[in-house]
Order: sequence, then structure tokens, then C-alpha cells
Amino acid sequence: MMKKEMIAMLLAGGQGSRLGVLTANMAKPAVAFGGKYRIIDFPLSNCINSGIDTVGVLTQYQPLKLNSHIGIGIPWDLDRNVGGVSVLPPYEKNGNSEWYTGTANAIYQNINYIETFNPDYVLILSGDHIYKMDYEIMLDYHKENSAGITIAAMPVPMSEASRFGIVVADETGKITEFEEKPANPKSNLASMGIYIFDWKILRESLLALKDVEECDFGKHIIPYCFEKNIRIFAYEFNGYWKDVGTLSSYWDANMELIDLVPEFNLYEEFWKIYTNNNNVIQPQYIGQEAKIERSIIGDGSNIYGSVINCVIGSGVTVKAGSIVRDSILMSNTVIGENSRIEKAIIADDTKIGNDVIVGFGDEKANKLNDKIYNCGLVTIAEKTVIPNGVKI
Ligand code: ADQ
Ligand code: ADP
Repeated sequence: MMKKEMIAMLLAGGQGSRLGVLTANMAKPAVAFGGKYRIIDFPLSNCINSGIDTVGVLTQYQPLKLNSHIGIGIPWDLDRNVGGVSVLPPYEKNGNSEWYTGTANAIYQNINYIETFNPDYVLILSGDHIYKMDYEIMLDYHKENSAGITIAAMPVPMSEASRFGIVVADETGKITEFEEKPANPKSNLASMGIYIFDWKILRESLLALKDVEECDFGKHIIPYCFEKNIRIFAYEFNGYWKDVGTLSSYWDANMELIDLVPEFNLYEEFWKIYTNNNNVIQPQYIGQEAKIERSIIGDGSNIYGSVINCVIGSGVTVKAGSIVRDSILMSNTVIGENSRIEKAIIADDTKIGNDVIVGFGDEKANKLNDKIYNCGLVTIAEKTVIPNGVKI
């Protein structure tokens, strides 16, 4: 029988409704990030950089882009005969198909997949975090503690603590309390939603809780294991980590890439981030009157106007006389002449006319058009056309 010490299960099936129009047609892990990547590139690259060569990706909501991006896993060196990356949508069993109703339910429905590899440990990951982590070091920590479960955790500002699973640990790292999204958090040590489980323990818990509605790790599995006195440890992580589940955290994380000394560095030789890129795309072209400051510019972009503090994807055009500032433009966006874009997220293939102002602050804009959100950070859905002279 085949044997893998640890396999990863990457949860990529959440709806991501807080990313608004960006996730109307694609799963959150497929959303573009940093001018060149998609969010899922980060956990997938972490897997291969950590020596994990078997990854199940659990998809369900708007999976088309995600599936075509992952393909057979070539960019991440995950095209393997044994293991590699497998996309695992909910499938029909005995005539009745069931959606993944919760994170743990999604894993429960894939017990057979996991068992093919007869693993000692299973690593549970989220598809919507930007970070670099060596899961092998986390596994060493798990073994040293003879833990049944290890939860990666990091301190967050107390004001944000109730968005997370909150852990209280003793001086050895053993978790003494866990509460999922508590109204009154007892500490600011947040679960990162990254877990290593002894497979036997996880399997037993999934089977015991199989009838729980919307069975979830934070709400059900971890509390259940607590009651069973399983040894649960916190693995404190001190690097850069961002849950990009909201538009403002997504915008922040992109903007942090263009800091003079970025806290999150994409240029490290020993921890590369791999992605599925179109390598037939042309080089960038910067016109004579163009001005570019502190920005990432994707391949195939043509810049004739001013771009300041921006993350620009591939194939973007900014025409003469236009100024784009503090914004994220995804691939193949066109900005017409003499337009002004301030603090916006503009999704793929959007065409913006001449003399348009985005970031004008018209509070009625989001009611006028369901493709546009406006709350200090204007977000425009893919393939939107904004006519000449419009103010948003
Ligand atoms: P949340 O951020 O609320 O909390 P959750 O909505 O459970 O995370 O999603 C986690 C991951 O699972 C996401 O990548 C999502 O796409 C995926 N997912 C959600 N529902 C799914 C389903 N039915 N099928 C497949 N995939 C699904 C969690 C923990 C907290 C912790 C934070 C850290 O519960 O304790 O603090 O993550 O971000
Ligand atoms: P959740 O992800 O928690 O389900 P929603 O995506 O439903 O949250 O967002 C909550 C509300 O905020 C919705 O009414 C949505 O229309 C609105 N909203 C989300 N993002 C923006 C934005 N950038 N500008 C204006 N309204 C927004």
C-alpha cells in the first residue's frame, strides 16, 4: 500500500462573499494578487517548498478559474504519478450528491482520498492566506510535543481578535483554551486556520461528528478534541501572514508589496512563489510621457500616463494624461485618456473611458450598478465598461 508521512488538504471552497464583486464569478483562492499571482499560489508554493508532494484541493464555489489555474500542477512541480495535486469537488455518492456544508464536512467527504495515502499526519490549509511557512518545521514541533493536533497561531491586534479562533496556551505551548470567534476574546493569539492532525485522531473526530450540520474545524472539531483531552499545541508563527478575506485586507496586502522594504518579500531565492503564467505575453512598454513610482507592473502592460503606488497586472493599458494612484488594476484593464483613479480595485478586462474619475466618493454609486462597490475603496467587477466622463 502507498504511504505518505503527511499530505495536505487545502480548503478552497468558501464563498468569499466579503470580497464583494471580486468573487462573483470566481472562488476567492483564484483572485489575482500582486500583479502576477493568484491567492492559492501561496499555500501551494509553501507545500512544495516544505517537501509536501500530495495536496488535495477542495473546491466548490465558482471553481472554473481555480481549476484551470491549477491544471495538473506543473508550475508547483505537483504533477506526480503518485500524489501530486488533486482537485476534489463534491461528487455524487450512492445517487445523492452533497455539497460541502462546512470545512470539516468537506474533509469528511474525502476520507477515501486521504486513506489512499495511508498518512500519519494530515495538514489542513486555507486557500486564502498570503504567507510563507515551512510546514516541515511545524511537523517537527508537532512530533516533539507528542501532540495530537498542532494549530499555527500568531498574535493579532486585540481589536481584531474576535474575527479569529482564539487560543490560550501555557508556557510549554499546550493550548488550555480555544474559542472560535469569541465576542470577548481572552487573548490575542489567533488561530491561523492551519492545523496538523494525527490522521487517526482526525479520522475518529470526523466520523464521530459526521451528522453535525455544517461541521467546521473551529466550531466543532477542535472543541470536540478538547473534550476528549487530546494534546493540542500552538505553533507560534512570527512571519508575515495575512488573511485576505476582506476588500480592505486584500488591498492592504497588495499595497504592502510595494513598500520600500516589503515585509513580505517575493524575491527570496530559497522560497519561490510559483504560478501558472502565460509566458507568450509581450514585455511591458513605458511611453515617453509616462511616470511610474513605487509600483509593480505586469508583463504586456502599456503605460503612457502616471502610475503611483499601484499593483498592475498583465496586459493593462493606462493612456496618456491619466493618473492612477493607490490602486490595484487586474489583467487587461484599459484606462482611457485624462482619467483619474484613486484607491480602487479594478478587476480583469474592465474598460474605463476618457475623463472618468474613480474615487470621487459618490455614495450612490453602489446602488446604481451592481458591479461597483464604493465605500472609500472603490471596487469594480471584471468586464465592466465605464463610459467617458463618469464620476464614481
Ligand atoms: P474563517 O476565516 O471564518 O475561520 P472559513 O470560512 O472557515 O474561515 O474558511 C476557511 C477556508 O475553508 C477558506 O479557504 C474557505 O475557502 C474554505 N472553505 C469554507 N467553507 C468550505 C466548504 N464548505 N468546502 C470547502 N472549503 C471551504 C478559520 C478558522 C478560525 C481561524 C481563521 C484564520 O475557523 O479559527 O482563526 O480561519 O483565518
Ligand atoms: P460577508 O463576507 O461577511 O458575507 P458581505 O460580502 O455580505 O459580507 O458584505 C456585507 C455588506 O457590505 C453587503 O451588503 C455588501 O454589499 C457590502 N459591501 C461589501 N464590500 C463593499 C464595498 N467595498 N463597498 C460597499 N459595500 C460593500
